[in-house]
Amino acid sequence: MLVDLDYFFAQCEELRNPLIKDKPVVVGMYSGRTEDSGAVSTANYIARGYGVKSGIPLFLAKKRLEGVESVFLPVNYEYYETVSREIMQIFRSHADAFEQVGIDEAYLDVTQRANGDFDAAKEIAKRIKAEVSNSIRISFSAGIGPNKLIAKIACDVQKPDGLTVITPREVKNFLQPLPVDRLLGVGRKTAAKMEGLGMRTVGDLAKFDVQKLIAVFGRNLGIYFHNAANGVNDEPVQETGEAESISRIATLKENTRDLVIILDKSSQLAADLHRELAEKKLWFRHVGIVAILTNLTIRSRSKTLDSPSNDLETINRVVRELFERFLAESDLDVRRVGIKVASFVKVERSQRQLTKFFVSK
Ligand code: TTP
Ligand code: MG
Repeated sequence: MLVDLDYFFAQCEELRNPLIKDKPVVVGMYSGRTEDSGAVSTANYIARGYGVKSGIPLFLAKKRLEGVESVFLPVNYEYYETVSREIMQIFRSHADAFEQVGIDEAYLDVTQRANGDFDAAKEIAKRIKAEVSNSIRISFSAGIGPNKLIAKIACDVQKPDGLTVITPREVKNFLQPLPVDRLLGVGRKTAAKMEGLGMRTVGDLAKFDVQKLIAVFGRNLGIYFHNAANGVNDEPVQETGEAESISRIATLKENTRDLVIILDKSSQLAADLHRELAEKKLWFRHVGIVAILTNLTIRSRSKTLDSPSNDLETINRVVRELFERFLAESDLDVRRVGIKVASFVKVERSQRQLTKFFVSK
């Protein structure tokens, strides 16, 4: 079973202020450059009716809601995390194995407690829905299937407050008509490539010669696509720890207290670190520095951002600020410098999940 909390950040906002429930609610990541710069994190379903959705610029959201009484709020991660933690505890208590994927989504293996029976699994989902609704007052959608891949796609069938069950017998008919990009890991580029080869639906992909797929996409991806299109997926539900921080460290050419030299090195580190962030599509909320001094003591400083960021400029700005402050407080030379970003926010988790999938295979 895959469970995904409905319009999560916006639903959390409605939870603590029910008066906004009947209006469009938009939760945004404000970049702080100008009043309206930034992107929509998520929006409630009323706002979605006006074409407001995750990822669009805030000014565009404002434009689409022009003349409509609506509510715009900045993301408040700490609060969403506390709500999420409580709900995840409930989910966990109903599963044989439990795997949280990001702040609002989790896989529950219920095979044993449902005795392998899909009707029983559906009853379990209903019980969890009732419990979460009564104790936390949050709704979610659930997909149930013979494996994680099907459960995930099933969950998207009906939202919000959906419950979709796909039994093994239904898998083929369920998958066949879907566009290829509904499979985890098929993005716009891959979909275009597949279309060029005459594959538009998952059914087309399922029938496509696997050797040809491998020739085009490489062995790992080719086999993955072939299996996925045929509903085959044997990834277990397992507790996984995600990376909590990413860091880089380097030794300076000379021991120094010169800010220019330190920033020169740290900006190289930042550029390299930022490449990894971009690849993993991670946004961060903490930036930190480490200084190893000539007497080998380790000093660190860090800062929490007002809102999540994904840009190199922000890293460099905060790193500079932290080193300036640090140098003002310490009089020893610095030998090695390190930088760190942490408290990640997912943006495009599907791509990340796929990466994880290949790494774990
Ligand atoms: P989703 O589950 O993708 O979206 P959702 O819960 O808002 O809506 P749905 O009812 O379709 O499940 O993401 C969970 C949260 O992650 C979302 O509430 C806000 C955040 N998020 C972003 O900050 N940026 C994004 O681009 C996306 C997709 C989500
Ligand atoms: Mg959600």
